[in-house]
Amino acid sequence: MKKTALITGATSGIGRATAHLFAKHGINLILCGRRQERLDSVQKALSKETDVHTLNFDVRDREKTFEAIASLPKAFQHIDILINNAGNAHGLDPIQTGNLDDWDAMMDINVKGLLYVSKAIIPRMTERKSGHIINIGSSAGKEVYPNGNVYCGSKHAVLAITEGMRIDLNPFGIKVGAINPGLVETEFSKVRFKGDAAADNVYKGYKALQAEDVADVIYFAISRPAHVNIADVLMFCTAQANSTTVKKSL
Ligand code: NDP
Ligand code: 8X3
Repeated sequence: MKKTALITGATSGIGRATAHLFAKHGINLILCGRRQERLDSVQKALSKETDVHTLNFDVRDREKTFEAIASLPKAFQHIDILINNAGNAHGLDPIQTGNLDDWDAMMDINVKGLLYVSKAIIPRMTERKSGHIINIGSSAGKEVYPNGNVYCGSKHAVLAITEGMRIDLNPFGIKVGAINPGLVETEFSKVRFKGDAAADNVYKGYKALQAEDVADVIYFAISRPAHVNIADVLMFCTAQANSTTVKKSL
């Protein structure tokens, strides 16, 4: 039987690349995001390969998140795979001058949004005693870098929550894991720097991970045999050794 995956943040970057790869493998898709025109275009592209449903909601909005997931048509209600991917960094400032709206955005989207989506989906997984949850963390969830303070905090929280989920959902046979990439060339830096020119330099002078590289690892994790759970992956591009060491040719 075909599996169904719900992917948050499917309108761009890692989420969109994952949707494309899953579609190629015949996985039915529930694509989530806030930009309707992007949801429509990904749906249009992938509907030739698999069944696709879209949900437009902001993961910060608890009520809308639960409403959207409750609105799923019958054919999409059995969610086998949840990819908690929606998230971003907002700003890169020292703690003493950090922007409160940026802090709210990162904690509300990366941490609380992930929790709301999970809470809306997990009860059906525990009822069925099956399911697979992949949380997209970050190397920033394993290592704090200068000015990364709150973003790193949000991703450390994602890792702690992932470990907690794995323990609590263990009796139900539900797989839980985290994929933690370093620098990936997506719209991430455009969002972090709010369209500022600083975003243009982030991926210059070396070959960063591409969204498709991360999608490959996500697909690897969800395609293991039933007895294998990929619990935690840290992945970098070859040029990156850790959060502060990147070999650039500039
Ligand atoms: P993108 O900016 O390309 O994609 C982010 C996605 O998240 C978009 O689809 C966006 O959709 C969605 N999103 C953002 N805010 C909200 C919200 N409030 N409600 C619902 N959806 C939202 O970035 P990436 O693909 O790089 O990021 C995906 C994940 O990977 C994030 O969790 C990020 O922290 C993580 N990551 C990224 C790395 C990188 O270097 N790029 C490295 C390590 C981890 P829309 O705007 O349509 O709502
Ligand atoms: C994104 C990678 O290094 O910008 O999580 O934090 S980094």
